[in-house]
Order: sequence, then C-alpha cells, then structure tokens
Amino acid sequence: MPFDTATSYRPGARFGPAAIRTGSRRQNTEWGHDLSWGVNPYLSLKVQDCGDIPLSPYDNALAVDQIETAYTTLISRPVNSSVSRTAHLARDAVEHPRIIALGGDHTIVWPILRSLHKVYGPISVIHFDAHIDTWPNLDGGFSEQSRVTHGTFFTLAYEEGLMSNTSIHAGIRTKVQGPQIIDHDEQVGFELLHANDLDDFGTDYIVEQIRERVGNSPVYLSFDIDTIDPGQAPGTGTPEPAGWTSRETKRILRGLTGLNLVGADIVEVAPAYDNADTTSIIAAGLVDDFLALLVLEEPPQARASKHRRGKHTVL
Ligand SMILES: [Mn+2]
Repeated sequence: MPFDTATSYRPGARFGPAAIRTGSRRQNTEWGHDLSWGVNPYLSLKVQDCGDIPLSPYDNALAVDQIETAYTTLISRPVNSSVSRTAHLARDAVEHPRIIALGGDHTIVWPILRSLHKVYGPISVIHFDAHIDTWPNLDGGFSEQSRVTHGTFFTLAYEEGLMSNTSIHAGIRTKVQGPQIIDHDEQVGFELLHANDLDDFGTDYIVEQIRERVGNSPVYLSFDIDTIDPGQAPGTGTPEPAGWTSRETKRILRGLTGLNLVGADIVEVAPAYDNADTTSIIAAGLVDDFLALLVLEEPPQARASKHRRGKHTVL
C-alpha cells in the first residue's frame, strides 16, 4: 500500500513496499527454517505477493476508499492454505485469507479496519509503535479532511465502532501535549505499554500484558517500524530515540503465538532515510515472524541452542 500523503513530518513511506521486498531478497523457502521458531512458515503456508494497490497520491479520501475496496476484495477470496482455528470467529463462519500489508504510512490501517470489521466485527489491535496514533486531530481540527492522518486514524476507527475496547500499544515513547492525552487514548480502547516497561519488567511481562489484554478476540497486529530504535531502523518518517532492538522485538513477537490473528501490517518504512537497507531488512524479517505467528499454535519454548535440533531442523 504505497501511500504516504497523510504523514505529519518526513514523507517517503510510499516506497516502503518496494524497500521491504528489496530487504527480503535473501529469504526463500529452501532457507526458510528459523531456529528461534522451529518452523519454516513457507512450507506450511501458501504465501502470495498480491502486488501494490494502485492508490491516488492526490486525493487522500479516494486513496482510503481504494485501500478499503482492495482489502475487502482480497479477504473475500477463498483461502490458499487452511489455518482454520479462527474461522468460527468470522461472522459468516468461513475462513478468510490473512493479509500482511506493507505500508505506506500508518493511515492505511483505518480502511483495513473497515474491511476487517465487515468480516469479524469489532477488532482488538496490538499496536507496536513509538507513537499512540489516537490523537483526535493534529492541527486543532482545521477541517474534516485534515483529521485523516497517520497520527489520528485510530480515533477515526473508534468513532466508526470498528475496534473493541481491548486494544494495546507496545513500545510507546513519543512526547505528548500532557498526561491528559492518556484519558482519550483509553477512551479509544487502548492500554499503553511504554518502551521503558521492557527494561523495568522484561519481555515476558510485555507478552503477558498483551495476551491478557486481547484474550481470544479477533486481533489485528499493526507494526510501525519506528518501534525499533532509530540506531537500527533509521529509515522512517518520525524516529524517536530509545526504542527496542530488533532482537527484543522478535522475542516479544514469538510470545504472541496462538492468538486469533486476523491480519497484520508493517508500516512507515521510508527508505530515503535508511542506511545500507538495515530498516528494510529488519522489516522483511518481521514479516517472516508474522507468517510464523499464523502457523504455530503456541509460543516456541526457549531452549538452549545445543537442544535446538528438532524434528523440523536440518543443520
Ligand atoms: Mn509511529
């Protein structure tokens, strides 16, 4: 979804999908077994690149409509490979394709949630980000169209009843106007895990809080690459210091296995600010983790490396 005309600071995420594909060039089925996960998702799933959605760079309202139309069309098609444990959670009791969307700026989640709501009803969101993205507006509400931004889309989704009130942020460290902004954030439906919670309480705590919050509800995973520290992932529009490392983040993701994941995205990759493709390589690696999340039923157990040679492992 090469869309970036609702950004507040540095644009360029329209080139994110191409950059993430570039970052994935060393990934393939034959070398797809991940020793951390104990699985090769490409042997369990039929993964298909659906290409880029044609989006207007001139009219944001039109582009949002184009995203909703494309996403609704894709999730209405028959599945390629069944991982049917969540099929009963769709309103029509049919298993629908799971899409991993490559952004694009974060605004794309608003029309995605509209599409998912038609199939699953209200969705819980696990939102990895340095920013809360639940602002009522970014400019004082200058116009109705100016409320459509990559920092306000969750409020728009909330106003349309697309989300359940059991969503959660992880990795937050943005500055805000004041602590009162948290009242509105909670009204939109979010609990907040600050980036510092990882240092104070550890990865297991982060995992437990997320799992407890979303429970068994249909859950959408939205991942802003600025969750990762800008030292590792500089290629993004609104970087914030003191983020999580890619290793810490991937460990947290492994703990989220077995939730009723109905879709995921990785957004805000802006390659013009990247160095040596580090951001897009991390982003492509996270997409691999999202695929593994769709395959496994429960989190892989932490094991000493010398015991890692499981039945699926070829060393
Ligand atoms: Mn962000």
